[in-house]
Amino acid sequence: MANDERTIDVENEGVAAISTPAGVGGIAIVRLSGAGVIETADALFSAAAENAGLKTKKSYTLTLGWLNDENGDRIDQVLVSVMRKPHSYTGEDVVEINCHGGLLVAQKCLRQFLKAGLRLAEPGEFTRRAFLNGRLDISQAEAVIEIINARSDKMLQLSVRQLEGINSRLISAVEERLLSLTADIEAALDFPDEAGEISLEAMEETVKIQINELENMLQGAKRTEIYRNGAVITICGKPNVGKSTLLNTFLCKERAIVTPVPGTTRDTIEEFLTIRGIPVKLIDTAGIRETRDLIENLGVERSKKAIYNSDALLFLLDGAGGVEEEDIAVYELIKDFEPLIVINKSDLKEQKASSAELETLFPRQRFLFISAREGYGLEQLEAAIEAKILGGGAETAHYEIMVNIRQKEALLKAIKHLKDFLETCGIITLDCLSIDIEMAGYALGEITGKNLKEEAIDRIFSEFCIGK
Ligand SMILES: Nc1nc2c(ncn2[C@@H]2O[C@H](COP(=O)(O)OP(=O)(O)OP(=O)(O)O)[C@@H](O)[C@H]2O)c(=O)[nH]1
Ligand SMILES: [Mg+2]
Repeated sequence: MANDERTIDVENEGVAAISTPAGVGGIAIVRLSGAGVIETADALFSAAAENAGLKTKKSYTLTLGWLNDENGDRIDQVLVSVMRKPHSYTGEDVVEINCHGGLLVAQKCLRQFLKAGLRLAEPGEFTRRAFLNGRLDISQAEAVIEIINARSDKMLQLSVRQLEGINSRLISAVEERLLSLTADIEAALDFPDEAGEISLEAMEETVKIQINELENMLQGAKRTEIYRNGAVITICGKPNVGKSTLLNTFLCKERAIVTPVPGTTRDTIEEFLTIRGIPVKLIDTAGIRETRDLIENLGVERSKKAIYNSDALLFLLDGAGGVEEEDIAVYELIKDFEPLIVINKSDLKEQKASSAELETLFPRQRFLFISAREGYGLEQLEAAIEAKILGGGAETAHYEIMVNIRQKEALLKAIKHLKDFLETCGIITLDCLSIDIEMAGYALGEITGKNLKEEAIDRIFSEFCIGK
């Protein structure tokens, strides 16, 4: 008994840390959480108004006053918020001290609380406590790191959705259906008379639907990986079709030299931008043609290398100049990469490349008509690029979720068990069959953290910073 009490105390031990980054700023926040932190803070605090001690404060209130050292000397003027358990970030009593944002003053405030008996919080300890107290599940805890690390609007939006619990909801729905399957199987085994014959076809059908759901999640996750890691797009084509002009238009600046002289660009030019929320490395290349010029030839070789390493290719043609043999030679080189065919210089009146001719030369292809110089047709081009990179899977867009490696492995494990079930359904006995379903459910529990081992949890929280 005594032992138990001690364990509980240690778990709930008051901890403190500075939650704002080291450096000078408007304010800094020292956060306290655990048993007795309101009393500890109150003992060092003198409120500006009378009878405004922290001990009697309601949850979610702010109090202005002074933080003192053990001798009663003032350290700083502070604003203190009190958040009582269980409705706080950690699920424990939480006090946050907003002091002035100097490095020394925040350190002094923190040191005072450590002197008063609180322990320095480990990295991620506040969020870990929130997880242990059921305030968020593990995939939501991981979303907290993603939010902190987000560098694009899209990543932030996806991280926030994960914090809201989208992954957990999708997973729980599958888990529930698997649980009810197991229950049906158990009933059929335990009370064969009352439960009646169990329909293997119906079970198979349910399992197939769950596999589909999990595979959609994986597919959706693939999309978000692109938002995270970005894509490489290469503009290619024969000389003078307007590749560098297109690069400049995308960047809204005169990055590459543009001239009417074919063979202007001699080297690959790489620039970074975002297209519809996707971080993109856009590469302008030297126009591909047979040439005796040594430097240009080296450039052409680099163009080819860039082509092989791209996620999407824009094959540029000059609509006014028409399609020539040189264009066809480039197309032969790249057609296996399924380039987007872009007809440039659509602003010019005379267009030599007729639709009929284009359709004969490039059967079953879609053509995007643009003017790189005038900025015409770019929206459609961007939409086509987005669809190309994301694999067109608009139908899986509502599964757009972030899945990290850990979660992906758990999903794959669950899918494998469900597929094993389908393979052996009708061959092996019912009780053996239910094992696969249970294993699948167990794997899914790793995503929300229900079935996660201590070391795995430690690994997740070790990525956090102090004060979070
Ligand atoms: N009318 C018109 N002219 C364009 C357009 N895009 C490019 N040009 C012109 O076409 C010429 C060649 O443009 P660049 O962008 O240098 O072509 P490039 O494909 O990079 O050429 P290389 O670097 O030689 O391979 C320049 O004179 C541009 O002003 C367009 O959309 N409309
Ligand atoms: Mg160029």
